[in-house]
Amino acid sequence: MSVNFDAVTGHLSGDGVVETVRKVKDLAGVFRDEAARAAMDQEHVLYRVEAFEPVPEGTLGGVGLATTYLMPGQVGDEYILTRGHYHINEDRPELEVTISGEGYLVLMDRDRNTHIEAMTPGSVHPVGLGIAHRVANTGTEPLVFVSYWASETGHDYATIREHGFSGRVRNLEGVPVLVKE
Ligand code: S6P
Ligand code: ZN
Repeated sequence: MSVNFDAVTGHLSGDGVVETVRKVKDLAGVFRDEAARAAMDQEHVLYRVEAFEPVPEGTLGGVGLATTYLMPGQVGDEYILTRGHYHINEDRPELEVTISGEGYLVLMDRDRNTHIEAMTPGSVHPVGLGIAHRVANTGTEPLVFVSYWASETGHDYATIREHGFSGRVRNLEGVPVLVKE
């Protein structure tokens, strides 16, 4: 089984590649300014993910590969971001590789200490054990990045949905700043 990966654009294609689209209506409660999100065009696409998972999620035996296309823009003063998650198997790491665009990888440990790493074309970011991760686009173009993780990892979205991150990347007078909450 194989698929095709375009190393210039990040585009994944072929049988076995699954595309997921996340729109404004899918990210209720994710942003600091929920009223601003609710006032937006609910069909506007915030990000797309092309994923190749050679074995079913949660089972042993494969490495998942996904390209995320995260759109530029803001909801209120907060930059558009991915939902973010922990891994169910806490001893499974991840790797993010930036293809194009600019933004920040937001990382939070179980004690809710949050920090950010700048993502620029070619930057490579290990996501350590037990670290929640999401990405914010602070540029004017789509931020495209590739993720790699073991198939048995599993994704925990519920914890972030309930508690969020302890910091948000916001535009303060034109400068992206991680503002602790
Ligand atoms: C998977 C990896 C990425 C994200 C993608 C969308 O472990 O971290 O492929 O799934 O960037 O983010 P999210 O938080 O909505 O899954
Ligand atoms: Zn992940």
